This record gives sequence, C-alpha cells and structure tokens, in this order.
Amino acid sequence: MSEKTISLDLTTEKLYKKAKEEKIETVWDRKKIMKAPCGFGEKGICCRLCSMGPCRISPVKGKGAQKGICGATADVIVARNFARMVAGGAAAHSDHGRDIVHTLYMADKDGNYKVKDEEKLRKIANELEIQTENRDIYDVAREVAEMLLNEFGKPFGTLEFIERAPESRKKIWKELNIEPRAIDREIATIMHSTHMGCTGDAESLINMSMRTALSDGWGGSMIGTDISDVLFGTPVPRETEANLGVLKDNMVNIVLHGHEPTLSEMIVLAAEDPELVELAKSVGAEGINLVGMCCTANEVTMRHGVKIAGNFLQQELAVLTGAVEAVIVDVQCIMPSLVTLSECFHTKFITTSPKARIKGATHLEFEEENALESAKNIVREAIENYKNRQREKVFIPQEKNHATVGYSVESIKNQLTRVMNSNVDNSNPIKPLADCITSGVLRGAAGIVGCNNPKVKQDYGHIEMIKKLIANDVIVVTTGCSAQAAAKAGLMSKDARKLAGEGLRRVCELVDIPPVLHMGSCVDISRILNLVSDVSKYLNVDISKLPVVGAAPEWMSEKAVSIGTYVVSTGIDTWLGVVPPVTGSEEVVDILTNRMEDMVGAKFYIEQDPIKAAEQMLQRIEEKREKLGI
Ligand code: CUV
Ligand code: SF4
Repeated sequence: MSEKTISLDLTTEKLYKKAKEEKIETVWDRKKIMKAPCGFGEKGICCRLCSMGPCRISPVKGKGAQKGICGATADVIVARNFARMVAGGAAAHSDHGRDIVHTLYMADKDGNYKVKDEEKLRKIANELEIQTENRDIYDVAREVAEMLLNEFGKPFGTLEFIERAPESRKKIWKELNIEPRAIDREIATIMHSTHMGCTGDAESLINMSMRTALSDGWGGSMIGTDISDVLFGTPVPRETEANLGVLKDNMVNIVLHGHEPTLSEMIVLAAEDPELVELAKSVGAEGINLVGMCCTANEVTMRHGVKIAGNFLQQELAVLTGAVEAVIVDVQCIMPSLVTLSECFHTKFITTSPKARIKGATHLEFEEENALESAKNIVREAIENYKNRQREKVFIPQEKNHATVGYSVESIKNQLTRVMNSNVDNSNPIKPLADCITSGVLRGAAGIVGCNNPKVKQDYGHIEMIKKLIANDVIVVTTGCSAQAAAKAGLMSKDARKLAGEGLRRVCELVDIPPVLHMGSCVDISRILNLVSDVSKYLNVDISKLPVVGAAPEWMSEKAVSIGTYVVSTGIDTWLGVVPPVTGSEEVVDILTNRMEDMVGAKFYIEQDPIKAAEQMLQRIEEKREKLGI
C-alpha cells in the first residue's frame, strides 16, 4: 500500500497530510511501526489458553512444533481462537441489546424514555404471546422487556426470534443442533469448550461458533434493533449528509461516536434544548452542530437525519480538524488513541460508559435514570469548550455528499406498497421485490457491511464492490461503516441511479429509492435477516437458494466475525476482504470455505480484491438463479 493512497476518501487524505505536517500520530503510523504482523497470530496458530504455554505451531508441516504442549493440533488451536472471536463479537452485540431492553423496562410515559413505536411493540408482544388488549402500553413494555431479558439466560428452550426464520432454515439448524438457546449460555459454552483440555475437534468448535453467532444475529442484535425501534422510532427515509465536511466552522461541533442509541438519543434531545442553544450563542457560536461517527452515527441518522461525520478510520481525523469541541463516546470501536490525539487540540474526549472507561479521557458517566439531565451536562461541557478552540489549528475539509437513509424493513415495505397501490395486486408488500428478482429485472441482492481496516485502502473495498454490483443490477443493502462509505461516496443519493444497470435503475425510479439502501448500524444486520426471511417465505424457497450474497470487504472487529458466521449460518454466502486468522489450519479453512456449504447451504469466500470478489458474487448469483430456474 503506497503512502499516498491510504484512502479513497479525499478528506482522509487531506487530514492525514495535516497529521504528517504537524507530526501527530494516527492509526496508519502505528500500523507502520507495527511492521509485519506476527506470522503465528496472523495464521491463528498461537495459543495462550493455559500457562503450560504460550504455544505456537510451526507453520511448516513436519518441521518444528506441530502440537501444543497439551497435544492440541493447529486445527484445534485455530478453531478455538476463531470460536473465541465469535464469542467476543456476540458478547458485544448482545450486551448492547440487553442494555436497550433494560431501558425499555424502565420506560415510562412521564420519563425520559418512552415507547415511541407502539405498533411495533404490540407486534412483538403478539409474537411473544403477551396480552396487549386493554392494557397500558407500559405494562406491555415491561412484560416484553422481562421476557426478552430472559432470552439471555433462560434455562430451557431456544431463542424466540429464530421462529422468524423460514421453516427450511429452522430444520437445518435443528438437525445440526445449532439452534441457539439462551444468548449468554452460548457465549459461556464457547468460553468453557475452548478452555484448556475441553473440545479438541475443529468441526465441533465451528458448530458451536455457528450456534453462538446465531444467538447474536437472531438474538442479541435482533433484540437490540427491535427494541431500539420501539423506544426511539422505526426509521423512515430521510435526507442527510456525510463526510467530515459536515463539521461547521462557526458552531459548537460535537462528534457522537460509539454504538448504543440510549445515549445518543438523549444527546440529540439535549443539543436541541433551547437553553443550551442559547448557551452556545453566548459563547460566540452560531449554535450546536451534532454529528455522528461509526454506528452511533447510523442510529441517529436513521432516526433523526443527524449528519454523518465519517466511518471508523475517520475518528482520529475528526479531532485533527481542530474544530471539534467534544467527542462523546459510549462503547465499541473507540480508539484509545483519541486520548493523546485530543490533547494536541482543545477537543474534550468524553467517555460515558462504565463498560468502556479509557485512561486519560474525561469520564462523565451517563446515568439512564437521569438521562436527559445527564446528556445536557455532557453537551454543556462541549459548549463551554468552544472558547478554547485554537483558530489557527482549524482545518475542515469541505467534502461531503448527500444521502437518503432510513430503510428499515418497515419503510422498505411501505415504499413498495405505495408503488403497488397504483397496481392491481396489493396482497403482500414483498411481492414487488420478489417479482423484480424472479423476473430478472434485479439479478439479486447483496448485503455489504462492516468496518474499515488500515490493511485496506479506506472505503476502496466497499465502494469498488458496491459499484460493480449495482452496475450489474444487484440491489445493495448496507449497514455499519460500509453504509457510511457509500453515503460519503454519494451512492446513497437518488442520483446514484445513473451508476446502476438498466433494471436496477428502473426499480429505483419506480420505487423512488437510491440503488444502495442504508439499513442502519451493525446490530441492524438483523433487519437484513428479517427481510431475506420474508422473501424466502414468500417465494417458498430456502434462503440458501435465493440469489442473495453478503460481504465485509474491510472488516476488522470480532463483531464482524460473529456477523459473518451468523450470515453464513443463515444460508447466505459471505465474502471477506481481509483474511481471518485461520490459515494455519487446513481443516478450519476447509470447513469455512467448503464444508459449511454442506452443513448450512452457504460458505465463506476470502478475496482481497473487491472487484474480483464482486465478480464471484455475480457469478454465484447467476448460479443460484439458474438452479431456481429464474
Ligand atoms: Ni458497529 S464494528 S468499525 S462501528 S462497522 Fe464500523 Fe459499526 Fe465495524 Fe465498528
Ligand atoms: Fe499450549 Fe495447550 Fe496450553 Fe494452548 S492449551 S497454551 S496449546 S498447552
């Protein structure tokens, strides 16, 4: 990777240059100092699960240590490490989900947290066989919350929301014994089974990984998404802008970064508070400019149109503009480097969650019992910092793009129903989508998700892949940092239709959508699961037979490993653009990229070139179409 091209994004290039000039260290510099990654770690053949070790297996067959001191083979070590990544990712998503349900439990009509989407709550209650008639909505909310909280630790049965999957899928899961039971239980089982001297069989470990990952996608994440919608509203299409150009020279800039909407929703409210807006004016600013970063940005842009400052690799760059009064964070994907970086500027780096305290940051704990007050205090801190901005250090790149966001499954269906009403048959909102696919107007659909990773030129993996797919009449749905890459590149503007193939362009015009749909944050990949399940049920074919593919071209986090694993386990082929640490085991590679297909009807593909990957995806889509006879 040449130094001149760390990113496809011009703002990144410009601010990286600024960092160089001012000798401020960024993620790319630290990556360079790290030099080549540890070969054992890279291949997954390093084990430090007990103190007889750490052990590392020689990557050369027949030479050097071929087994750990306990006798564990490379296959077992790699599979255990993989399983633990899945457990880590599932834990992060699911603990986020759990917190949201706790918030629902304390929701109150006079409190800070209210039930915003009663209809969705009623639907979920019906699904869980909870009585809704003649009941106070907050009673229903509490009962739903209690039941969902039990999903994390219930002693018997399997997760409620897997019932949303098509019968054919549930049958596969049952036969493989990978129907997830309680969420925490699946994570604990992996931690137990990967303890020294427990499971010594790679296939069994991958099986367990699938079950745990499913407890994330169809459990913790799905609960997180659904209950966030209940509390804060189900997203509808709305307009926004994306990239660091959304920062304003003459306003108090607050960057909201992290994941859970419980915090960000209150900050949004606080930033609109007239008293605080006045305060901002009294310190000489024109007002408060709240912008988002990473998945928090996705949550608040989907529900409020809050502007997107950038994705994962831009968190440091936002501070480097010198124009940010505060970076407010909660959990996940927050670089600890923000502490030293913000010391180079006037920026306050404010942590708010006891789950993610960072030494050197200003910690203002967010108290949910006192949510709005707490949020106001945090915003006040930012406003008061405006006077410390050092004008000579400010550089805000002007690049930004327009985007239409907010495509929840509900809003996609609404949009489709509207089109249908002008037609004859309005029986099922899925019908027009399914028709477009079966008739071949759309060749298929792709979910492009996941992070940035300095191993990849920023956004290049996402954008090249997405462009290739839409040009070939594949509709793209996105979440996470991938969605933000697309928004920044202008692919979420309705204008981007012109980059789409003939068929997709027509669909976009008819339904009035961009060719790339923003479906939300990483936990909102559960929305994609619900959507493909609906299509699968409507067409009466299993998900694995649909011309649908997934990809994480620039993934980096354990959460992404969990996501990839549950997406494949749901029957959707998934392309990874960054090689996972499994190449030290032929067996594990064979299971992930080959044998999984016999188990769950889908597998992983590993391809670092996004254009080649897109070509493979298109080929796979056509293969599936042929088998379906469409
Ligand atoms: Ni949760 S997990 S870098 S913010 S998508 Fe972005 Fe998305 Fe990866 Fe993190
Ligand atoms: Fe080594 Fe086995 Fe201990 Fe791992 S569990 S560190 S392979 S002895």
